[in-house]
Amino acid sequence: MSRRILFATGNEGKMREVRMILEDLNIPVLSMKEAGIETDIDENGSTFEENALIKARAVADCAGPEDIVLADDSGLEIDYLNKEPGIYSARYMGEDTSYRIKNANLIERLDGVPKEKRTARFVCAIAAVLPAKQGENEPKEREFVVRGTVEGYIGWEERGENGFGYDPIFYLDEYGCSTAELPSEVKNRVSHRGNALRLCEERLKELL
Ligand code: ITT
Repeated sequence: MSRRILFATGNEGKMREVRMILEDLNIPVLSMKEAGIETDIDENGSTFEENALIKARAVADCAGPEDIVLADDSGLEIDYLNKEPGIYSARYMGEDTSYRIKNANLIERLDGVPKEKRTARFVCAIAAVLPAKQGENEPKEREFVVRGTVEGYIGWEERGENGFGYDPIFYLDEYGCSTAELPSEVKNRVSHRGNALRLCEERLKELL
């Protein structure tokens, strides 16, 4: 079987961005669903990096011997809220609560807070589990984790329809708009996920 990348996520928004960013690697990128992998992953780590590795290892256990497995653990850190929701970004107010409600709640919690105290960042850790190189005596999977971030602030209202999750409330000074108002190519150029995946690509090129 030829080489392919399995991306360990159930989040369609992430998957759309990942496909665009990794396009130039010229390796097919499959979601877990497309690879026919269904596994319940307990993200019980205490950092983005730990959780990304937990997801990548869990899927690598179900993957083929030549598959490269990548996983993304990401979230929003709001400085005024002691970096909440952080690693709990997906679980904040409950996994099934709509982002309209989550975003409205975060804006509400920053009521009266001036712009200079509304600083926030998106963080993305990408973990990779690679197959052992052919010819190595002791076949051992190889792993690494990289991190990308993007700095911004929380706005006073939700704006924009692009992206997903917390994008409508996360604003960039440079563009004066939320990341949900940016075309996807622009978001990918500046985003935490774009930055982490470009680092990941560099490492993959060295290792493969
Ligand atoms: P998988 O674990 O299946 O990948 P998930 O959505 O549960 O999907 P995470 O545990 O990494 O993923 O949670 C990340 C959450 O952080 C995600 O659900 C969004 O709410 C938020 N988030 C991450 N990146 C984002 C982005 O680019 N734009 C908006 N919100 C983002």
